[in-house]
Amino acid sequence: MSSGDGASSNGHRSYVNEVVVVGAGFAGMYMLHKLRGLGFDTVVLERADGVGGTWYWNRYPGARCDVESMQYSYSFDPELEQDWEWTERYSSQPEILRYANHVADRYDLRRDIRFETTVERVDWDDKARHWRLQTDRGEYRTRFVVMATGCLSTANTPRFDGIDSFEGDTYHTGRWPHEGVDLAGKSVAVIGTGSSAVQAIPVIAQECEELTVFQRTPNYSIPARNEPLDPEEQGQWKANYSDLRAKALKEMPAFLTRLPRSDDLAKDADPDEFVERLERHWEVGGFTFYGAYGDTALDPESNQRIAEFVRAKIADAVHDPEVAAKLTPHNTIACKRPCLDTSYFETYNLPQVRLVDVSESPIERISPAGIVVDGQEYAADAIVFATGFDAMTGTLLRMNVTGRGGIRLAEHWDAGPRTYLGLGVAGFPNLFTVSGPGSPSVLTNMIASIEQHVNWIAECLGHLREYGIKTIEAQPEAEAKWVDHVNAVADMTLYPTCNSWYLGSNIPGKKRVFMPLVGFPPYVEICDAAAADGYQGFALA
Ligand code: N01
Repeated sequence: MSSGDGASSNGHRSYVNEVVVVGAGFAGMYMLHKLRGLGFDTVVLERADGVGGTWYWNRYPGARCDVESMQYSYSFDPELEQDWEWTERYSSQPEILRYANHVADRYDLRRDIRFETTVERVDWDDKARHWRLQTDRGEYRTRFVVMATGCLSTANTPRFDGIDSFEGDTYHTGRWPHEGVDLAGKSVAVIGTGSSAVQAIPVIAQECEELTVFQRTPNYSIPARNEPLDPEEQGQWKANYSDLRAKALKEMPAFLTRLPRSDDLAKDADPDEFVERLERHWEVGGFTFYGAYGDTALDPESNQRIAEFVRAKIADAVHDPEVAAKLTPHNTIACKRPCLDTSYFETYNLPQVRLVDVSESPIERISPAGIVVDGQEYAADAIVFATGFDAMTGTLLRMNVTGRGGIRLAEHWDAGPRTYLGLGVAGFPNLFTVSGPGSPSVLTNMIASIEQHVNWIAECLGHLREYGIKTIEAQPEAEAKWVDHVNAVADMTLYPTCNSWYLGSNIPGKKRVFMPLVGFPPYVEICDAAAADGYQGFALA
């Protein structure tokens, strides 16, 4: 298929490309760079007016990455790795977005990205053996589609009664206005206490006059201990980058912690040694804390021992025992995505901050002047919805994808997402998902997972071209076995024991299925073995 364009019957332009990538976040940008290098005629469609994906949209106060800067970056070009200077232990959103823009400029990516282009339909044409993508800027026809649409890219705003009657301003953390928001002198309500809220609340509390947080489920959070990045540390990383990256890829979440992860069992630990070890990990902060013992996510007794340690830290941090009690979680620790914070719990000691527990009496409605719970109105000038995302499947399903014989993706995924390797879907030939459901994705350093998927897809497309293969499609049996495998692995852990977006349980009506696969290194082995075996589990024609 060669590149070209013309006018379609509805007056819109019509374009022909070999590969269409949807999304210009970290996945889409690298996919374009990689495919261009292999000589594929590729175009990227992006609904935003800039690159960066999640880092383009999530501009809320305090937004930063929970994976440390030296690891949350591309590894594909050693020169890029050496040239870019990170300034903090964890990069802030503006710095990551600057990095994304630098990458786009450095590799001249923008010329093949169609910004402000929203994909509305994606249909497989069985006869022509190509995809047709309808966008608000015309139609694209292409042999291959790569969905690089991100795992957390469809914001979820619950339809609270009266939401449209609110007379103040409303914001979602995942759609924060680019020009920024002046909250000075305002009475602000934040709904939600997930990772975004845990980062935003301490910053918003300093800016506004009065802050009321509406909490449905209290969350565990570990101090991030962010600080300026020591130039010596940065230098050491840069001197050993390839070794350190390779080491990271051998870890289950594909990143290194500051203290080595231990396989020791928390339930067997001597009480003094246990506290001493957890204190050490707590002081280092961040995800390092969770590496103290090997069975945190596996054994309920060990998990509760560790949870109790964190609960005691919350009690120490929060002065008012009633508030501390409300902020204290009792569910499985690290079952929901773990939060990292800077002074989150301490923020509730400030006189201008109050906490409203909505676990038993849910938010009744939103009134013109504020939020009503249990008959009481909490006045607000602005509401911040920190209510998360329709994760992993929301964006894909909203694109109205239909495959072979007109089958809708929504129908195929009626009982939860079904993929083979998180890369392909039976009935949807020549369509790849980067960090799709059924792959480790959100349980890992996302950039490491993205690079692994992009490299695998690029190699696969090269193979198809070399052997003159026109279509590749996940086989139904391989897909069924993979779904069972993803569930079986999840069932060996404590992840399914609470409600989380990993399970889709934050979205009313969404099937409760654990969507990501636990464990990066074994997954990579399986993907590599499938490729080496002639793309086992895929039908090639
Ligand atoms: O969203 P969430 P998030 N009434 O779904 C509450 C990534 N991330 O944007 O727990 C009242 O975690 C909901 O309550 P509950 C990271 O992977 C990364 O914070 O469902 N409350 C919860 O408290 C993260 O996990 C980073 O009971 C309602 C909150 O809203 C993911 O993004 C930073 C409600 C939603 O929490 C999502 O995090 C930030 C209702 N009707 C985020 N509906 C970095 O690494 C929902 N809630 C930088």
